Amino acid sequence: MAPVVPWPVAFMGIDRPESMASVVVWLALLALLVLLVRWRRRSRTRKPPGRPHGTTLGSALSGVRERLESVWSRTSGSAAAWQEMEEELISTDMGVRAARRIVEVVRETAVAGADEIRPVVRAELNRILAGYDRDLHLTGTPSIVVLVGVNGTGKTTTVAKLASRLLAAGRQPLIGGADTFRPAADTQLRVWADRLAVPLVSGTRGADPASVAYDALQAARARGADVLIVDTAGRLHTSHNLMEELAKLVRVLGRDGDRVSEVLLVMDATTGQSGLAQARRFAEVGVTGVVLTKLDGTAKGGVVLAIEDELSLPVKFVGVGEGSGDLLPFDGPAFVDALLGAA
Ligand SMILES: Nc1nc2c(ncn2[C@@H]2O[C@H](COP(=O)(O)OP(=O)(O)OP(=O)(O)O)[C@@H](O)[C@H]2O)c(=O)[nH]1
Ligand SMILES: [Mg+2]
Repeated sequence: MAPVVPWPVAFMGIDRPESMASVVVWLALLALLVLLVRWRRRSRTRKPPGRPHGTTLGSALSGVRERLESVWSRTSGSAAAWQEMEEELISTDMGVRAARRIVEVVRETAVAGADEIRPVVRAELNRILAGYDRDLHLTGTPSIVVLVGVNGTGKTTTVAKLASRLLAAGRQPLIGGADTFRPAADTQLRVWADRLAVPLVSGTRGADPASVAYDALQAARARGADVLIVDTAGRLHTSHNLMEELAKLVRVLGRDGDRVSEVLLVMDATTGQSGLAQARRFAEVGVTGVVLTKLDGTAKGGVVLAIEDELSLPVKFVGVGEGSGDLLPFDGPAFVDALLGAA
């Protein structure tokens, strides 16, 4: 009598000694299944983790919105009241020019009370913020984006946030770690790169940042990455040598006919007006736009208006938290709505 074979064994065709081929096929199928599950898990973690703190522009700017609201409701039309309004507006870091313009327009239109003032101010703020090209331009293969700024503004975190956005858009970024000055810079960047599963090419401490950036560009090309994001060391805008070092880095990246598509100046919103002096100096190395970080940590935020009104530099992104998802493309009307409350 033939031995009883359990049905799964019979189904797989491995009940006979000569059926080793079936065993191999089934093992291969199993391995394929395991690979598929791992790939699905990995692609899930590669997606940006959303905004872990749930911070929106509206909640980031709630402090300054409340402040402005109290300004509108206190306006009485007296000279002292106009003066007070101007001072309050300046204290949001929007700059003297923008503040004076707003007071003037409110005076001229002879509106009174928060409900009448708000639309007039809204129109003026939208005028100040209109007409800027806020797109992140990614030209060339690979496209090159360099982040610059003074110490501690959030450059490295913004590199990770940008990488996360690009991954979500189906791009393949590679990070170049050209901060060879700060001891922990490489470790910090590696943690982000590992978390996002993005390749990183960084230099040893003390290495020439321009050479490291160039190596990263070669690696990006070799690995088929389509965007190279370069992190640089924080530097004082007043240091001629450090600014020269930056200009050299940008120059070297363009050595083989490549063009750096974006040089983004990362500014800390909590430092307010002092950021403007920095920006003027950084603009000389060809800054194409601003990333304004830590908007979630300030009751001001009006500095966006000063940057655009006084420096004519577009704010392209704002940082609203420390997570990789806490980077929002800057949108003028949405910003004005967050400042004044939706229309
Ligand atoms: N709340 C808040 N914190 C931020 C934001 N962006 C960065 N940070 C924090 O700011 C601190 C400095 O950030 P980094 O990215 O290390 O700044 P950096 O410009 O690279 O610093 P250096 O390389 O030393 O010049 C870190 O604690 C970040 O988590 C933001 O948008 N909001
Ligand atoms: Mg850094």
